[in-house]
Amino acid sequence: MHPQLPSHLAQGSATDRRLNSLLRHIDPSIASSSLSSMDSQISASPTSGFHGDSVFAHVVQAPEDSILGVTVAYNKDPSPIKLNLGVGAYRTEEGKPVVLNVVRRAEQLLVNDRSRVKEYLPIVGLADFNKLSAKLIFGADSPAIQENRVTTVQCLSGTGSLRVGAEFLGRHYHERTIYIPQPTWGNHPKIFNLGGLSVKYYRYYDPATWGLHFQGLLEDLGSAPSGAIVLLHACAHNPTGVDPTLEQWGQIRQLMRSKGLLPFFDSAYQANAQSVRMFVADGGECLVAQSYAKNMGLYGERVGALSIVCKNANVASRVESQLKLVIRPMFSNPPIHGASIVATILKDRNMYDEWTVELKAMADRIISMRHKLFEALCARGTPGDWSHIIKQIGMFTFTGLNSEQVAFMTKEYHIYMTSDGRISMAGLSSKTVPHLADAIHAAVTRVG
Ligand code: KET
Repeated sequence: MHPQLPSHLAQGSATDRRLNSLLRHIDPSIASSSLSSMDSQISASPTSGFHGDSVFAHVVQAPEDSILGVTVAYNKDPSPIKLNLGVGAYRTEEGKPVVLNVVRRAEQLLVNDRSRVKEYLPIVGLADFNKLSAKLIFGADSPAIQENRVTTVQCLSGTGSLRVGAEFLGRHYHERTIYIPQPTWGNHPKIFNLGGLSVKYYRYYDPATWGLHFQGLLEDLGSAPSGAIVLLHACAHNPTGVDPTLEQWGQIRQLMRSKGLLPFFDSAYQANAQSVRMFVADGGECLVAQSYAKNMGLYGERVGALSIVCKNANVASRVESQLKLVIRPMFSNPPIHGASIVATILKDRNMYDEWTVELKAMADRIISMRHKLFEALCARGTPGDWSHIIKQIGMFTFTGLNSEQVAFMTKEYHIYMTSDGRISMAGLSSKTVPHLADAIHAAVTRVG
């Protein structure tokens, strides 16, 4: 018997067994010395795992996510010079994550308001947040909003909004094919497959020109079956940083409307994209997934919205009733805190203005990083034309580096980025630009 074990524990009632197992957690030696009596009372069930293999023994190790896995690898690296340019998350000049001042201010107001409670939100989320999100993306004077033909539901950031939209389309839309750009954000095909859609690609980027493959895009959408869904990045295409011009957007809109293709906008970066408004202005229908992760720095709060613009209010209200049936078994209803922050900021003129100033400062810092990196590569005489670094827009530069060059930069310089050569400019600072430029120079000159 275990010296510290009270004698009554040897008796074997259900309570004793629970206590025994608790003690075993505290002092594992108990398991071998004193629990033989207990072991004899509990026969191994097929799922106990005590004897023989785990019932999950056949489960194979899954690969890390191509973007979030970069952070996992970065975290394991003990090097003091390591640099994470993988995930699209904004950092300061000191390399630190930021919470916007206006967000802190809104949170303070929320905390101080004792009338606020933690009750469940409705299935569609916070009403104010939904209204304000629609106003933000479509414009306050949007006829679609005024005619009540937009339904907006709060979802779990951009990803959750895309997922709910995908599932709604899989259940209720007649055409199950969605065309997504080649290349695109790595999660897109998985999200749409899970929603029951089949994924096809349309040409988007031309590596030869570092630009839009506009002809290929028009051809591929032109030969898509009528009614097919088309995923469009509202602004700041990820990973290429290449967007159509306004004139090209106009042509894309015309082609899509003439063929009855259904636009599904992913607006992960821009607060109020002109591309979206152009499609809504023609009176046609579309879906928009909005995220507040990047533009309000609310990454981990998981705040986003799915809007579906319909032909009339009647359809919109039926669509909303079906969105509720998608959401309820998926996550029941969305979280309250992040959406309350957004609603607090968007409905107050002052806070709204403060947000846009802070947002502009983040965008300006990213642009200045583009110029610094471009100049650093020019100064080193790194072979190649690097002007795409300053031409691309958004958080990322699609460098054109291949996966061997990326692996080299990670191994030799402890710089972490996705294997497609995308770097997050938002993770760069004046201090780290020279290190990155050295690494790119070495990769280009030493790895083919
Ligand atoms: N769409 C696009 C195009 C996108 O790049 C992201 C995130 C999302 C949607 C989803 O963001 P959410 O946090 O669910 O609102 N992209 C960055 C982070 C990630 O991969 O999760 C990235 O590309 O680094």
